[in-house]
Amino acid sequence: MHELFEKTLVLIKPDGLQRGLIGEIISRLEKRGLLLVAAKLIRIDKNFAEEHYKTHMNKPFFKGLVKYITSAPVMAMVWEGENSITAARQTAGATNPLEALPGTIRHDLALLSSRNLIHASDSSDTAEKEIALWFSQNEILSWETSNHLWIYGKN
Ligand code: 3AN
Repeated sequence: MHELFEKTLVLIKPDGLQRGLIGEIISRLEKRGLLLVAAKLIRIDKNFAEEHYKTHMNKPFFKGLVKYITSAPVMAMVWEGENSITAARQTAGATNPLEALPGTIRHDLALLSSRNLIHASDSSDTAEKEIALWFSQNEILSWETSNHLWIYGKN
């Protein structure tokens, strides 16, 4: 509906599903005012995980990261909204939960960078690539809620 609005890829990682935090995490993004436009539960394989995290290929935590993300299903989603990339990352909080601000998902619900519950695209370039990797175009819906102007009304 609002093609000009930014879209961002958000993943609830295996720890989020194992700990029963899907509802809690989705609820925080919904309450922020972002709009869910695509969602699926998916178990990814090693190749797919390596593609998703290829920018981290040379990091010491890469192998463990791939093992973690492939260890159980993840909830993949596309969220839409004005500045949704910045907003979703702000709601997620800093990579290291001990550095994340109170009120963020990672601060409130996690302790370690290696089990930080959520992934959110870090730039518009990344978001575009990640959304294309995880979703086909026909899985992404165009819709809006009736309270749209109560979130986006400008005075
Ligand atoms: P973010 O997800 O906050 O954008 P990135 O892109 O720096 O963080 O790292 C990607 C993922 O790699 C993180 N979400 C986390 O799961 C993992 N990671 C990052 N730093 C570490 C670390 N020091 N030790 C273990 N895992 C890490």
